[in-house]
Amino acid sequence: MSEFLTIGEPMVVLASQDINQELADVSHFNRFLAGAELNVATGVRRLGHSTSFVSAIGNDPFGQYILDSIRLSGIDTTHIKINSKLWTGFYLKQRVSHGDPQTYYFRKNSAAANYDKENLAHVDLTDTRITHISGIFAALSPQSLAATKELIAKVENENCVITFDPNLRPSLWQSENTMIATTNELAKHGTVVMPGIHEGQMLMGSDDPVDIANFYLNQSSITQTVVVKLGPDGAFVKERNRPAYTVAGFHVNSVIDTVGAGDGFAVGIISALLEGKEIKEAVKRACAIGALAVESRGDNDGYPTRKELKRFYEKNNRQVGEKI
Ligand code: KDG
Repeated sequence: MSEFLTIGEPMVVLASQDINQELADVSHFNRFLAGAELNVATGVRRLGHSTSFVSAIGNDPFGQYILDSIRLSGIDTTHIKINSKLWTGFYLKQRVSHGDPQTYYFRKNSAAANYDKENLAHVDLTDTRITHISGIFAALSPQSLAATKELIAKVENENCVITFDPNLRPSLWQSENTMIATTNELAKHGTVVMPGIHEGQMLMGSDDPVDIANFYLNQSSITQTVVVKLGPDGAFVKERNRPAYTVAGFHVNSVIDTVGAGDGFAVGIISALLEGKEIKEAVKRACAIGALAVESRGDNDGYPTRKELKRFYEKNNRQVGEKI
């Protein structure tokens, strides 16, 4: 099996071609690959790491496009089930001149939302060093939550690190209370937990990075590192029993689309940890990939290859000469 594995809902995004149009008025869309956990898998694979993606798709054109694209990228598709009775999820995304775009999901009762945890019995985690869990898959349905918990239990039997991104999507949860309780419960299994400041506000009532980090470190002895995403300002890092510090964000010339930046951030952390880098280095890479992500239209199209990452560092006069 692969050194990195994640479970999630693969999606197609239809992104508006015209700028600042209401979704209801858009006639022309471009199609891209999407889905938070698939974004992470795509980015980690693009940096050269063996990657497995666990999920389900429908037997439909969007599912076929997803499967073809994932195969082409070199991600292991052994554990992607094809369910001919259900659809592949997709969503619409606005193109905006500033801020976050409006989005609209078509994913209820999708093939991925009905992923059966029994399928995980065939997933071999022996060689897997990092498993990424995001709050989105857990939010989809009772089945996807059960599968998330089953995967966590399997991982905890192996010598494997869990990276956890709350990825709050209130519209997917039954209620705000369920979202908060379930997300914080899942976070207890994360070795590295990566909330944003606004997520901190929703999940534990403060947008102060120090309070957010302390909350996640105090609620579970499994959690060793909390990285609080500060958007363009970079990230606040607290490792257990070590002094906290902030890693500055990189300058972005023009923000084209913010969707996928958080997943790009996770790609930076995960790929660097797989290469044995220190957390500080991993967070720098996370900030770099987050910055690259917002400069392109698709959700994961801006994530770099190794060469592109090197060029980005050189251009930005940071980590020049660093062996990446
Ligand atoms: O983080 C990027 C995701 O928002 C996008 O790819 C679609 O998975 C998605 C979601 O649930 O929003």
